[in-house]
Amino acid sequence: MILLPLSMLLLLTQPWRSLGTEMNIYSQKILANACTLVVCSPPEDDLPGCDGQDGKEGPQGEKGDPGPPGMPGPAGREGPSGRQGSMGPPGTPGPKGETGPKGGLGAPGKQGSPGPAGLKGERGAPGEPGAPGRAGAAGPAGAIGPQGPSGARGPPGLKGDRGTPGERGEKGESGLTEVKAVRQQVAVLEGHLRRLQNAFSQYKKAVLFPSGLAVGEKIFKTAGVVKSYSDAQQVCSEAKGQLASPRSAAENEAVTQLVRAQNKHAYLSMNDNTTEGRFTYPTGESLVYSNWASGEPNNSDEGKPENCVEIFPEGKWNDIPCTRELLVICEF
Ligand code: GN1
Ligand code: CA
Ligand code: CA
Repeated sequence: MILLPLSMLLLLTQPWRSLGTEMNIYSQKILANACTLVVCSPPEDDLPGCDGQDGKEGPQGEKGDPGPPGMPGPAGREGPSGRQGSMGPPGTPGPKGETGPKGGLGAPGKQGSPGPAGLKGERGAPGEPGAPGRAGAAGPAGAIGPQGPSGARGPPGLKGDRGTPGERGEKGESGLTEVKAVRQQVAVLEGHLRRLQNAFSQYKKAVLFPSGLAVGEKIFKTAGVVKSYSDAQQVCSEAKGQLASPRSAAENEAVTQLVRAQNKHAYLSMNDNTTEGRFTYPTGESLVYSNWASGEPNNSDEGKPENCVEIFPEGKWNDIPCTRELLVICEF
């Protein structure tokens, strides 16, 4: 039915003269609706022919190109849950946890093996004396004397049995245990000693600051006052010390430092009151060390004797009259 209008349109637009006498099928076109257009040749008497019959169905065309992908359909319903997967590999270890609280007291350990045998105990107290021996048998009767006062005394009885042995003494303590206990006591005492030494060292520094100095076991300290020799001696003895008596270069240096700090000459303890020219310590002992200035001791202060000793800020010594008022430095 559709072919008819199309054939007509073609007949009207194409004059037959230009087409020749016989026209076979010259156009066969596959239309979109797969119909075939057939045009017949015009009749020889110029009358219109009748339409031909529909041709046979052509061979099947080539397979068309795949159409564009369709729109995605709506999401399907959620399927049932799958089966549980197999266990994955172990994860990497986590960071180390914090230290846990201290554990409770452990169960008491097993009893140790018995210690070595203790030392032999001390000898026990002697046993009680044995029971007295039985009386000896009576001696034979003496011959009747004419007027004897009595019969002769019989011989002594047999010696009594030996007494039973005394009780065994208590077992002595194990020597090893005793040694261990003593060691522990020594360790405790050493701890006390260290603490005392530290405390003492600290205390000494505080007490000596700023007018004292320690040299070995000797301590020099100035009272910061000036006195005559006898008054200076008294100051030191009241403090349970004595005037400075340097017996070595080190001790002399310590005294010198105090003199320098106070910027005053100071008395030393020695004098030559007993024998002119022979200086001694308060004990009467002769000097074991001296540091006299050049030309000293000269025993001369404008003609008056000099029996006491001063020390300069340079550490040198000079003999002077004991009436001079000088810095008091005591030693302890
Ligand atoms: C002093 O004052 P003068 O010079 O006599 C000193 C002496 C010294 C002397 C040394 C009180 O005596 O001890 O030996 O210088 N006197 C006093 O030149 O310091
Ligand atoms: Ca003198
Ligand atoms: Ca002098």
